[in-house]
Amino acid sequence: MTQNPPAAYGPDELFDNLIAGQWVPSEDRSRNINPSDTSDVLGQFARADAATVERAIAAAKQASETWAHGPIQQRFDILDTAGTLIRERADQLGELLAREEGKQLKEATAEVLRASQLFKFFAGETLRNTGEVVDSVRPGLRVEMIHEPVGVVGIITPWNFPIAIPAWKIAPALAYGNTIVFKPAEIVPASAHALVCILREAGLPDGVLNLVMGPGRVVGDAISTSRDVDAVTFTGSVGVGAGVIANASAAGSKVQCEMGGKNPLIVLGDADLDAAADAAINGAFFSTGQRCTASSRLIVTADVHDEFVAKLKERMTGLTVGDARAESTVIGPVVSADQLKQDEEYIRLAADEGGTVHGGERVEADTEGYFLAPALVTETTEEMTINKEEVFGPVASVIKVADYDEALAVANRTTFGLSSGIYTGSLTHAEHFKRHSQAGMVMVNAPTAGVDYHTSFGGRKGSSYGPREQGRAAREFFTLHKTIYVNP
Ligand code: UN1
Repeated sequence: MTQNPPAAYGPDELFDNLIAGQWVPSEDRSRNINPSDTSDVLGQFARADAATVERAIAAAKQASETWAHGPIQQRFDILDTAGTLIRERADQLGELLAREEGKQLKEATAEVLRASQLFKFFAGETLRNTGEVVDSVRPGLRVEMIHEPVGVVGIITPWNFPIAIPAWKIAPALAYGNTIVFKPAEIVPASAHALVCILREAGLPDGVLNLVMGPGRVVGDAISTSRDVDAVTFTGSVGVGAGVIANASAAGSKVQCEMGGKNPLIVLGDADLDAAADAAINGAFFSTGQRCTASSRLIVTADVHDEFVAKLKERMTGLTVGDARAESTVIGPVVSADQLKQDEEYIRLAADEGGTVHGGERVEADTEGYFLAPALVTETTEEMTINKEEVFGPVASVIKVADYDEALAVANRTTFGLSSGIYTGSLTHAEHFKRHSQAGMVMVNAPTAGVDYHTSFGGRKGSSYGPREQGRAAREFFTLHKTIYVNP
C-alpha cells in the first residue's frame, strides 16, 4: 500500500515521488535501512529516473508563474504553519530521523526543532523583502532596486542533516517566491518525505515543491544539468560539489555549494582546558562526527598538550556508543556500511603514517549496526592524510604546536575553510584570530559545530562556492536583482 503521507514505517511501506501535487510511484525503489539495526527497514522509497526529474522540473516551472507573483501573506502563512506543525511533531519526527540516520535521539529532536525555527524565521522574511529607492542622477527620474524570485530552484541535500538542511534551503526558496525540485540524499528519504507532506498540509499549492528521490548520478545530474532549473543549491562532498558547479555553470544556472571541512580548533596554554575539552569532544564526536563543521584538527600548544589529551581521553570513556534511540547512547552509529569502511580506512592510514590511535574500534551491540568507537589520533603531523582529507566520521587528530603563531599557520594551511575555533584567555590572540583565520565561520571559546539558524552560514576556499546560506544573507542566492528607472 502506498502511504502518502505515511501512517507507519516498515519494510512493506511504499513512498512515492511528488510531481505537480500527484504521488508518482516507481518500479525502482530503494530500501531505507536503520543504521542502528540493519534488520529494521523503514520503507521502500521511489527512485526517480531522468524523465521523471524532467517532469518535476516542468511542474515547478509551470507553478512558478502563479507562485512567484502570489500574495506574500500566503507564503508567510504556509511557512509559519509548517514551522508550527514541525514543532508539534518534533518527538515523532526526531524518532524517525534517529531511526533512519542514526543521530542520537536528543540531537535528532533538536535538529527537528531547528527545522521548525528555520521555517518560522523565513516566514518573517517573506514580509521583509525590502528594496531601495534612490533619486536618479538624471533629474526627474527615480530608481528602484528590488529582489525578485529566481524561478525554479534545484535543491540537493546530504544525509547528515536529513531535515535541517532541507529546511534551510526549502524555507528561503519558498519565502522569496521560488518553486522547487527537491532531491534528498538517497539513504535518508523518510525525513524529507515527511517534510514534504507537512508543507502540503500547511497549504502549499501543487507543483510548488516537487520531490524526486533517488541516486545522485541520475537525479542530481538531471537537476544540475537542466536549462530549465534557474538555480541549484547543494550541500555535500567536495567531489560531488565540483560536478554540480560544472554542470550548473554549463547550464547557465546560479549555483551555491556547501562542501567539506577540515576544521581546526586551537587550544592555547591560557585557555580554560575543561571548557576546551568539552568543546573538542562535542565538535569532534557528537553526531558521530558526521558534520561538515566538525572539529577534526585539534591544534594544541606544547605547554598544555599532554594535559589536554589526558582530558580528552578521560571524556571519551563516557561516550557510550549504541542504538541512536537508546536512552544511554551518546554517540549513534555511523550512517552506512560505506561510510564505516571509509572511517576505518582513514583510521588505519593514520596509524600507518605514524599517528597513535586511541579508540576507533568496532563496538558490539545487541543489534547489527554500524557502531564505531570515537577515535583520537595523537602524535600527528600536518603532512599526514588524516590532517588533509575530511573523514566525516568520529575521528579527530591532535597536532602539537609551539605557540599561537604556529597554531594559526597550521589552522590556515588547508584547502578547506568552513569553520574554525580558538580557546584562549587572551583577548589579543582571540582578536588576532578573528581577523586572520581563513574560515567563513570563526568561533572564540565556542565549539566549531552547532550554528544558529538566523545567521549566515558558509565557508571559504574549497569548502563553499557561491553566496551564503541562512539568515538574511540567504536572499542573495534565492533572488535576482532588478533595477527599475521610473519617470513618474
Ligand atoms: C552545524 O554545525 O550545526 O553538513 C551545522 C553540515 C553542515 C551543517 C552543520 N552543512 O554538517
